[in-house]
Amino acid sequence: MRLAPLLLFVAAAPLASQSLLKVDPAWLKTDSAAKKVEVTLTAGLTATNGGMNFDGASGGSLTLTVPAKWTVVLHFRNNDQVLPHSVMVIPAAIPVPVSVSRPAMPHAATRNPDQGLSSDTHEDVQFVAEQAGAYYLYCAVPGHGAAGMWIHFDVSGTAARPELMATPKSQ
Ligand SMILES: [Cu+2]
Repeated sequence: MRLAPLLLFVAAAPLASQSLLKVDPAWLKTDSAAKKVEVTLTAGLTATNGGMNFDGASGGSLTLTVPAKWTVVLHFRNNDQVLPHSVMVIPAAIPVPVSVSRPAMPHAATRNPDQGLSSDTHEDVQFVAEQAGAYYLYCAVPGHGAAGMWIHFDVSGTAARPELMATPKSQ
């Protein structure tokens, strides 16, 4: 009888390693009156995926949903002490492309996205999420996105407010 709880614990342990990313509510700031959302997007926040992550997420383990026509501000910073990184909005695609030369929406990328921003530099990216659809926030330094440096970015025709939530990894 005493063994039962222990066995349950052991059986549950492998699931813990697949637990969803912890999302800090402070990463998302919503101004409903202005139809504007600000998102803290830190490249290489953790060592996950060799630093090739946004807010610790890679391979789609984080999903940003924004109502169509809202203004989006990405407060991008590169916390990775080794690699340069960028962010670009691209159409969702499997397989994830090795490189993409221009964003899916005007202004929806950091400067020189194929070169990326060096360690400890930042840039605010502002654009209007005009067209509903499935997109990614993708690092456009060649190879990074295909290696998993992307998260889901859904522009929704029905969502009432923005949302940032952990989602199962798909790559
Ligand atoms: Cu990168």
